[in-house]
Amino acid sequence: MRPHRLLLVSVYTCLSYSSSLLIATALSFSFNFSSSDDLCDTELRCEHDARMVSGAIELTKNELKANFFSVGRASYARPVPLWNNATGEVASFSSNFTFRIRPKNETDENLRLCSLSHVTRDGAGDGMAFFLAHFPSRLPPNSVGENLALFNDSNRFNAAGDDRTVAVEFDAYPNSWDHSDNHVGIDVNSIDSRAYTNVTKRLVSDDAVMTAEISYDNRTGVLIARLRIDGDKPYMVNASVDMKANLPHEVAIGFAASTGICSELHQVMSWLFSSTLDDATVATSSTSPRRRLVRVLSAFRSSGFSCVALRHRCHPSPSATHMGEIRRFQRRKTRAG
Ligand SMILES: [Ca+2]
Repeated sequence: MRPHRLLLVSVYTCLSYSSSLLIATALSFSFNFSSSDDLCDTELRCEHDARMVSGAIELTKNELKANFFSVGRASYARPVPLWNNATGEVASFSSNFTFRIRPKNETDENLRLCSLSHVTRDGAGDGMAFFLAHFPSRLPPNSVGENLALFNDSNRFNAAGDDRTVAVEFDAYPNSWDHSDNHVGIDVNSIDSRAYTNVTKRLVSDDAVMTAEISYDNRTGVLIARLRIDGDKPYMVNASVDMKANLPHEVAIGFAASTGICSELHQVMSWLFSSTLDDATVATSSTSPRRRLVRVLSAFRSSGFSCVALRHRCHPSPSATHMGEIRRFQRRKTRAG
């Protein structure tokens, strides 16, 4: 089955008092890799060891004895607008994906050395991430192991220019800057996470299919990551991120993963992304003096997303649960301040 790419699924027409007519079209796409043709070099940009196999995208190598020091990225092949450099408007976006980090057990000298290091409970490393970065994606040289295919040794604490990266990491290996060998973190131009939450259930498992839900609200500036593993309680981490200050106005979005002397597999089975901002956002003149909002039914509803129109702009509401979390986060910030 061809990928079900929903592009321009939501059209909002907002007529304002000011005689300007804003037509905002939202960008949205979804992939089910378990039933897709090979999308590398068409819908996706697959770098280094990343490739499509039956049922998934594998970000690092699967072959026995070849999985050590493996690195790969798979990203959407087109640029994704993150903020409008003419108006300053920042996108609100949401992304859901299912994935698995599987142990790669074998009797190999490297695995023996990994086990001897006693740093991971099951000889697994290093992890994977959902990222936003310079378009087109460029896998950094020497980004294996602890750098998660996001950074390298020279920029991993202060990435600048085209190296800038915002990511949600699923980290299975404890480095000196990590707080555990099993956590979800939000990285802002640094592999040292701005915020993190430890996960009780092991990220590395042959059985568990994990679901991640990531959203960014342009009104609050808060990036939220939620992780579900089987029937375990949902894990949530959030952080304030100024997208305009930390990323270019067009970005690559996708997945990155790496291994080092300890190894594991990184598989993505499905991916959905939606954003309020698209290149097709245009402004034209209108003679209507009256303010009215016309909402066009959106395919977002069928995939768990909804939109509301507020004044002149259209904002996404990724889910009621997410909006509740955003409001609670704002209240905590207000009390703390
Ligand atoms: Ca780590």
